[in-house]
Amino acid sequence: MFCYQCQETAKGTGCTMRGVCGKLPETAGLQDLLVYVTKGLSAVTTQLRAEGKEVSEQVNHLVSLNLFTTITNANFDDEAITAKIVETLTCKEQLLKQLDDASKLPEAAKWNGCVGEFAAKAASPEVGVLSTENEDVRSLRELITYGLKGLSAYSKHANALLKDNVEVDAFMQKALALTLDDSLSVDDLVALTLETGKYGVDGMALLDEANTSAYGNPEITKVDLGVRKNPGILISGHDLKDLEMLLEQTEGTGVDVYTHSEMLAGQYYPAFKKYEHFAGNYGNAWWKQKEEFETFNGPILMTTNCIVPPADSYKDRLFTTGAAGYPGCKHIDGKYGETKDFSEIIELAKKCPAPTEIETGEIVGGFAHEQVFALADTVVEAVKSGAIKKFFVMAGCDGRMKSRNYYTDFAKALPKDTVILTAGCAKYKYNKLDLGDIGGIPRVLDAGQCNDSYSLALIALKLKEVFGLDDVNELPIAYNIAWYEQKAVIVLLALLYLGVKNIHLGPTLPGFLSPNVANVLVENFGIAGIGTVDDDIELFLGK
Ligand code: FSO
Ligand code: SF4
Repeated sequence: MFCYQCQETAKGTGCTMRGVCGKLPETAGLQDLLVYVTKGLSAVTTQLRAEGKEVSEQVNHLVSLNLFTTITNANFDDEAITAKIVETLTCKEQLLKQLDDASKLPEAAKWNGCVGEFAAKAASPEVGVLSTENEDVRSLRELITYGLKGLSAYSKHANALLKDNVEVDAFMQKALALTLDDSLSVDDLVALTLETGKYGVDGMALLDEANTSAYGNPEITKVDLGVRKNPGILISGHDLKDLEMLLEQTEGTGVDVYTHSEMLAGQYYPAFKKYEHFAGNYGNAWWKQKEEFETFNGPILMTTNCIVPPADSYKDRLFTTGAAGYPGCKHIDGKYGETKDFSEIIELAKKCPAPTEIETGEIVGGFAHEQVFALADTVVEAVKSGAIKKFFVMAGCDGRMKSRNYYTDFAKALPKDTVILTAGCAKYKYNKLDLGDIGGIPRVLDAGQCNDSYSLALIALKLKEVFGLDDVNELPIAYNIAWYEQKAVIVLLALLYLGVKNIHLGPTLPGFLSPNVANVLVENFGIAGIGTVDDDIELFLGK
């Protein structure tokens, strides 16, 4: 196996024996093959469009769900991944029959095989990251592919709310196909990388519209960190439609629903507040789940990544849905637009003890674009009066590495006249610190999930307008972003597309950036890593 798609990749260069995430070589091979056949299918759909033929929504959804399945910590289930490869090959064979001209299709679009051949094909030189020999081309192809994986996750959540953007889907498939095209130069691939960022913005806008039209605009919300006396179900991941269905089905059952990790953002939406059995948030970022799922005592529903391979003690309480999967854990399926049946989880919950309390108190969040715009006058006044000197966008992911304590220390070390804008699970490094407020504005403003980084971009653009600036980089905003998996890659590409410069990325730069590609990012966009807290504070504040 060879995988270097996430920040925790072994030695910063690549997992080769077994994933640091727990992914086994067989699973890694099947995921590589799923990406390969999805690229093949995408070459066929792109050619179909070029011939003026339609590609169905179902095929678009298949491509997104396939990519999402291969995101770090989403799906460890060989059977589920194998089934997706079979489905993709079957779909591709059917579409091939509709083509007038199949002469320019890449090998990946032509290959077909049965389940017994998958392992050998996955191990063949044409499949997987190392199939591209030139390290700069490989780096850019993977950067684009990982960005598209992130974009696919956001598309999938919008699709579950019956929102589609066919242009985003068409681009995703075209770009996937282009990663197989040897005629593209390094410059072409750099341009395609930025174009991916453009569609990243569109994908996040689509999801934002889907979420807010279904559930209202996030609003300032105090979230309880403690527990209640009833048995509970813990819902994790990012899919708000799953949260809605679970809340509906648990109403009146005596079972409470708690959010975990990125699902915390569900607490901020008006539509969910009517449920009295919607309890608080239990636990922290994804990587602490082994201890926290143990003490939760009741069933856990993983709607997406990030799954940590579960301990036997709670494995029978862990359920997956959507793109998520783990061997031996029950998967609950459901088509978009149909109601999933969570009754088995609810029945199990009724037999479980209530959660054990691990924290008390509350946190405040819900600072997505509309809520911040509503406070715009206060915020602008605070900036003009000098009460707020600078904003720090600290969105992104959390992870297990000790080096990530940098972000806690950085948040603590920031002067009291600064405000942190956050989104994603990175916030768990500082959202429970008492960092105070500035004239009633909390010093940590949480917009929501990693895709809600879109909100942070809108807030920056709004401030640019209010202050009459020409360039978003003239604002008193610094970017110190933590990344872990591929959704952070699309967020980064989206920010680059929007013209944001000098983003600091940590705790380490991606292992998939070749030295030359890293240089392009440094020279054109001022991308940098992180240093020590003191040096970085000095750098950002120019003291
Ligand atoms: Fe975190 Fe996991 Fe949102 Fe990621 S829970 S690490 S970037 O999946 O998606 O921030
Ligand atoms: Fe390694 Fe990350 Fe790939 Fe898992 S997802 S195998 S930890 S690089």
